[in-house]
Amino acid sequence: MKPKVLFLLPPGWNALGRETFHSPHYEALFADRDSLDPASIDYFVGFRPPPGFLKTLSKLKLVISLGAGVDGFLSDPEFPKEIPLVRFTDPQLGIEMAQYVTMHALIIHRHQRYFDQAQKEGVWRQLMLPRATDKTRIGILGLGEIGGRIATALAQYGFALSGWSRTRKEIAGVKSFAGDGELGAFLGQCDILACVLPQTPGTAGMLNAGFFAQMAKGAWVINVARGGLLVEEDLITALDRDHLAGAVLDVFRTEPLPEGNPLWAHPKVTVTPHIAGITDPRAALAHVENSVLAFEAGKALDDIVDVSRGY
Ligand code: NDP
Ligand code: OXD
Repeated sequence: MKPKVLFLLPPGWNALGRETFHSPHYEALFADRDSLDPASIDYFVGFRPPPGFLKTLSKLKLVISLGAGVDGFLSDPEFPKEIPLVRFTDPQLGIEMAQYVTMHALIIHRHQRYFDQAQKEGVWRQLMLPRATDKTRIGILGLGEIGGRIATALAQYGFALSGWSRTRKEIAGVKSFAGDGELGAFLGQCDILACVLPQTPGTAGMLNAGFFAQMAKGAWVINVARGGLLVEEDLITALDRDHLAGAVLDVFRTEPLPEGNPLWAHPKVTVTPHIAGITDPRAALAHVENSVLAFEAGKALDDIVDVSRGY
């Protein structure tokens, strides 16, 4: 008998037909379309299941995340920690994230907002642009799978690069800072900070007033990690006091970003709707098939999450 795989797709994927996840290797069931016997499910696939849902699947063998970040699972106080959790990794996802950060870093570095404003005013207004090597120091918070790709992408423009992670890294052209003891030194030397840390108990809320105070005056923040890392009120204060020059935010404490949230209209904030890197459904299918086949064959899986660490 084929193993049963239950899909609970994120809202943005609702238009995808069943055939998207069809495989000869398992029977695919959909939480919002099929009637289910929770005790018959072998594998679960999703992104942010409702808290308490997974513990109802009594026969579950493996949880398969459609995202690289797994905070949507581990924030469930009833997440069944004895069941392995495998996350999604894909070079293409890292490339998209690197594109996003590079695009915004270049917009900031090349003062593109200044020229957009000049065009609005119909004024030919030139400005001497800084050289990447002279002026703009970019720091990457989190030098894992995606942070490493962001560093590689930015390196080709000659920026002075640094990164911060739990353990020290050796990446050509990137100054490595490691651990809480080196965070302050790292922050003080960034003109643009790109955050790509996972959300864990150790990182939640860390982009707060104390953190911004350690950043250089006039610096920018790009957050493509998770909204839960950022204390939105503290960011707004740092922007309004002109300590920070601006922020580019792709992720938010509450998603979709609620109507009326001050970030929507803040003149120093760019908002995008969690699109920096989007899991490709074809890559997701391959991830699900490979995970199920490996697990059924008793093979070790790549990208198993260390649940005690939170990523
Ligand atoms: P990885 O697990 O590969 O890398 C995580 C990095 O963060 C590692 O370098 C790790 O350090 C570091 N880190 C974790 N905790 C700490 C800590 N307490 N102190 C210092 N460093 C820490 O993750 P990915 O690069 O694949 O993904 C990162 C995040 O990006 C995801 O968790 C997700 O939230 C987000 N994401 C957002 C997307 C979007 O569209 N906006 C798309 C995809 C991902 P070390 O290496 O030393 O362990
Ligand atoms: C992810 C995401 O974690 O899309 O992959 O946010």
